[in-house]
Amino acid sequence: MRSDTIAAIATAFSEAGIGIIRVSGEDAFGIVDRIFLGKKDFPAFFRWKEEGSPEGKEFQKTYILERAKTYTLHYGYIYDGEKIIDEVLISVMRAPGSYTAENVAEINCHGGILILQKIMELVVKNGARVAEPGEFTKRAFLNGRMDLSEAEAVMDLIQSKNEFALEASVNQLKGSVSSIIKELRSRIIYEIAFIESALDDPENYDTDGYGERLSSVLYEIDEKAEELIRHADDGRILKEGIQTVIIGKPNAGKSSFLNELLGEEKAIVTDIAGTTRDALEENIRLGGISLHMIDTAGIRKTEDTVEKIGVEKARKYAKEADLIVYIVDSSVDLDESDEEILEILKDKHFIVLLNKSDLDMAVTENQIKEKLKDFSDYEVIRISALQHEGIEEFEETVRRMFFGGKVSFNNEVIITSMRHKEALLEARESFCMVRRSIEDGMSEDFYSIDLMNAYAALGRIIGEEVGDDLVNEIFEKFCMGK
Ligand SMILES: Nc1nc2c(ncn2[C@@H]2O[C@H](COP(=O)(O)OP(=O)(O)OP(=O)(O)O)[C@@H](O)[C@H]2O)c(=O)[nH]1
Ligand SMILES: [Mg+2]
Repeated sequence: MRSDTIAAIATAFSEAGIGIIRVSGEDAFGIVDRIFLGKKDFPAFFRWKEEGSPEGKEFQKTYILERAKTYTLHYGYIYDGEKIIDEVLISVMRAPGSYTAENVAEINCHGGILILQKIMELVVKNGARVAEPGEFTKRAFLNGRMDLSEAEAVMDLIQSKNEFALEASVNQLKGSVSSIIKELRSRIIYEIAFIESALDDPENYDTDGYGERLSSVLYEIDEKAEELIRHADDGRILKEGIQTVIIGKPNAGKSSFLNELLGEEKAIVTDIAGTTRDALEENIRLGGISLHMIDTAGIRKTEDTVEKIGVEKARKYAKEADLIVYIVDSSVDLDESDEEILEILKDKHFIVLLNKSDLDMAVTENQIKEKLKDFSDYEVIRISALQHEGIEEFEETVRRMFFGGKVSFNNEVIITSMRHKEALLEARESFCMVRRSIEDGMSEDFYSIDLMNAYAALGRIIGEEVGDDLVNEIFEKFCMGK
């Protein structure tokens, strides 16, 4: 166990009903005891304060937290010299049964910022160090209370921007990613151990047809890894919001639509074609989903230098988008600018909004669908940004497109971190190499090098290094060396 004791204000820095200071480390109880008066002591303390002791001695008190049982709650006061600071409840959680797996004392005090800071100062004055951000969770990891992916989930949980992201983090925290990764790793290590043992003791291990057997095991493992990667993008969408880019020709009503979603006049709207020149980014929440929305310059051929740059920007954003909202001014005929936009839509998820439904219709739904006959993954909705029509249908459509009608992510395992995704990709590459070695009829020791790589790559997800555990596994499973 680490020897120094850390402390931090664990609750929000705002006026709240209660505030909590968390103290963790070997000396957590000792430190808090020094500034705490328990039930037994405070009548005597108040008498001593009023009357003083006859010999003028310091106030004598009992130190109850040091001896307190784990998972107990203690009522009393925090004091500084003769001064009472606050009335508090202290929870005692002894190592290893605490969040950090160390001794943890939590001071539940009244929520004022000044009180919290004052008590924090006292805790530090009595021997604790101010914790670094995330240090409690880091200790939980270092002390083996959680693995790396679980620790990351705690961070995600705190930063969750919406309820789906929250669900995903809770799932990861519960260890769903870890348990899959662990399972994959244990299957890999089994094969490595088999190969090592067979090389060492060829008489007792039969390697006939082993290549085929290994191939089919790898096939299954690889499929699982692929599935996790497939969900990685969903995970990012959940965390960061759906990258949504609004495109259309000038004057279609793109900025009006953004303003409509925002509920305020953020973007400049005029009847002059080419009003928006630079991209404007806003975060929007639609029924629990975050959209990162970008309004762009209307797409058309132009000789204006500034507008040209704006149009290029619009194309670039569209290329990187998760979702494109293509706004069509349905009161004017389609033209060559719309043709250009169709090119941009290739291979993208998109929603076509036939805007200005309050005006006479020049573009019908069928007309646009005819234009889009080579596309599959899209929806067409009639709206009027001016009259607030069709907005709800847009919301529902976004939900449907991303969540298959209802949120089904909750019970699935989602990899939310790029680090995980990269590790998974690396593991898959190694599987591919092993397969190639098998096909090329290479000897078994070639397989184990790539299997080790895959094992190590997956291990990085849960923060484990190869090393001792590999050696132990080999001995445990196969009693090599006899
Ligand atoms: N009648 C009607 N007018 C609309 C509607 N939506 C937008 N407009 C008008 O169309 C004009 C252009 O709107 P903008 O939102 O600036 O269009 P834009 O697509 O952002 O245009 P650029 O920034 O120039 O590319 C404005 O005069 C809006 O008031 C609608 O649903 N109905
Ligand atoms: Mg605009």
